[in-house]
Amino acid sequence: MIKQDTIIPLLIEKEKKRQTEGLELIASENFVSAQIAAAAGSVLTNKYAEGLPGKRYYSGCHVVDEIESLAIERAKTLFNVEWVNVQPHSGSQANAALMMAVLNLGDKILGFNLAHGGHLTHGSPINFSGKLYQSFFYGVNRETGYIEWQEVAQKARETKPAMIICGASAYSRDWDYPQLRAIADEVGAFLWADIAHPAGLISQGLLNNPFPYCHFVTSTTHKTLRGPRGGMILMAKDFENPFGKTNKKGALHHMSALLDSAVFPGTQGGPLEHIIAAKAIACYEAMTKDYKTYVIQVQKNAKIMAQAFMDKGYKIVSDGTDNHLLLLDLTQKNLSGKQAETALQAADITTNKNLIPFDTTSPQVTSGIRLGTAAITTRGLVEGDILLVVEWIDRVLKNIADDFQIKKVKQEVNKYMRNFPLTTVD
Ligand code: DSN
Repeated sequence: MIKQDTIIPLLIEKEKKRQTEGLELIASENFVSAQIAAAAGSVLTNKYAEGLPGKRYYSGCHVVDEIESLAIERAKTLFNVEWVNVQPHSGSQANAALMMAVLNLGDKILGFNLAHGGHLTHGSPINFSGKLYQSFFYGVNRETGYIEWQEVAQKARETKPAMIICGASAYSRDWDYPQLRAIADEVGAFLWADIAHPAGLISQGLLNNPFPYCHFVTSTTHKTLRGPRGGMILMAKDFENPFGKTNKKGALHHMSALLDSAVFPGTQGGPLEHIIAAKAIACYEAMTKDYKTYVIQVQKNAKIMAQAFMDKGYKIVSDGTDNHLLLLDLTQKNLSGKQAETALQAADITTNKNLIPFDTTSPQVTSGIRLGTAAITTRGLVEGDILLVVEWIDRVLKNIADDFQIKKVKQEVNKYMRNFPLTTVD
């Protein structure tokens, strides 16, 4: 008989309490439904299924074949695309596989500057993407906080990249995909959108649609999409690879074949079928009216939050938001992102310190904090609650050295949030 671990279950309970009583404002987090949590914690974790549905390297895969096929079909329907691979274990894994399929080592890539809101896997020198490929970056305009497509075009003409990457982890504005495609075509580059953050909003038509313009799209499934932690790769239209790679019969491989094999065996082993089942449920949920209502509220809440901060004299990068997140610039408040994050955490308000464009501090200190509304909207917070959230944050930041005031905010936050149950729990 296996001895019961008494420690981890207690720690899970402790984490559940933290999630229930706190305010979750990390822009990349969310709360899954009970059915998604159940699938992610199901017996499917026991199964090895290297390969793809119908083409596995193990037997006993007939059930997981049905599950993975359904996940693929649902993701295709949700985003209205021709091809999806649902196996990447994370967004970074999806990105690694995509780059392996499309680029040669040392190829040039042009992405959005990490220090302006981009992502590590878009060419950062401390990530595989900047070590294996030669990376160049575009950024935002110092005055407006917006990316200028002219600058992207100029950088693309100067560097002649093999791939242009659009997408971010801390940019609150939308992307002009037709412009980016025109730039990519002009310099002979592929265009790749990483929609990890705004995927849910894009799926409901609340932001510009990258699919008709981008050769490749990658995403995570756990941010605004509100599924389990994981990634996927999508193509609106499959196409013959331009690298001359052929199969045994001499026919050109389609990109889908190159991408599939870059995921497995290229960069991963066995797929996580329990997570793939949870992704299938997330796509099913994302096709319901309730989900549409939810993402509309996420976007509304972010706009209200940005305006409420500006009304209180805070600077928001780009003076607002189009999506689910905003970047609070604390330079004029004489506070670092680290100080703000720590004080807010003491009040059970969870955020992350974040570089702001042209920041003069380090990523460990930063001059900003990033706030997102995906998770608190799942908890059920609407317009009036958001004003209260801004009030709490303002009180903490104004009383950063006053433990008594911060403790008072914490008590108010805990009491308030107990009224909004976690969806994960039945
Ligand atoms: N770490 C994620 C985020 O917080 O945006 C991106 O990978």
